[in-house]
Amino acid sequence: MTRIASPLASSQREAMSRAVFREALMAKGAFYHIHHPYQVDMAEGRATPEQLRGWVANRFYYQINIPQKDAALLANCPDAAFRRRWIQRLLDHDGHDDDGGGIEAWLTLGEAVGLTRDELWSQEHVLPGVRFAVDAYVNFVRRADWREAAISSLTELFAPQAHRSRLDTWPKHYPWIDAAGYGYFRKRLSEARRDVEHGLELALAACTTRAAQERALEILQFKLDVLWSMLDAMTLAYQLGRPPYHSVTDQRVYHRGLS
Ligand code: AHQ
Repeated sequence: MTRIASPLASSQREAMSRAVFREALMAKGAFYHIHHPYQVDMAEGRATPEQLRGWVANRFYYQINIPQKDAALLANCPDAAFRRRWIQRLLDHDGHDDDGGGIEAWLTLGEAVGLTRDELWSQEHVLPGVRFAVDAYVNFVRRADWREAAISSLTELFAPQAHRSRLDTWPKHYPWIDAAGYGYFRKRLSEARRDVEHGLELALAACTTRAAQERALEILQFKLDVLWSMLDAMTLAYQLGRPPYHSVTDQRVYHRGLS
């Protein structure tokens, strides 16, 4: 398909209004991973226990990387007022006081679907494609301007509907899952809404030129690609029976991270 260059480089086109730019960000929801067939299969009751366990075990790698991603953003951010709000995200995941945090809640989800905590922490189920996608996200944030890094978290604009959908559909489709496992989704319903308010506020204030707005949309698409690619890897492994190296071995031979 030939690419039609826009008549004017984005830097010369006039900026979108805040409302139009906000709409353009929201329109990216069309590509959110809630629409991925793997997620649709889970929501509509077609997932097998192995496919659900594969999703939980692979998403655990994403979850344990979120606080380090957010710490990398903070390390690059000179704005104390912004840091004071953003640091809540680390506490939400790592826990604080009597709140065990999101990672602890995800471990409970793991046990609820029949995985052990050690299995999750071992990363033995983490598919190379999932690892590469998550690492691409963390490495982007490590190197990016803190404002661009914050914009990359805006996929959470669409996350509440994902958590709501799981809470509404999994209990009826998968009665074998211990309901204690659903605490994470409930927790994120309110946390995600609060987080994206902050992220959106920053994006709308920081992106005042057309070029910056187009860049923000590209960053959001990058993160949508991260989430979609994770599920593509899981589709190959858990739905199509084609995990990495399946043609040469039935063993899990992939690396478990080099850091
Ligand atoms: O549980 C999720 C979470 O804590 C976060 C943090 C945020 C970020 O900083 O990128 N994104 C995110 C997401 C979580 N859950 C995903 C899901 O579908 O369960 C959605 C994901 C996101 O939309 O980026």
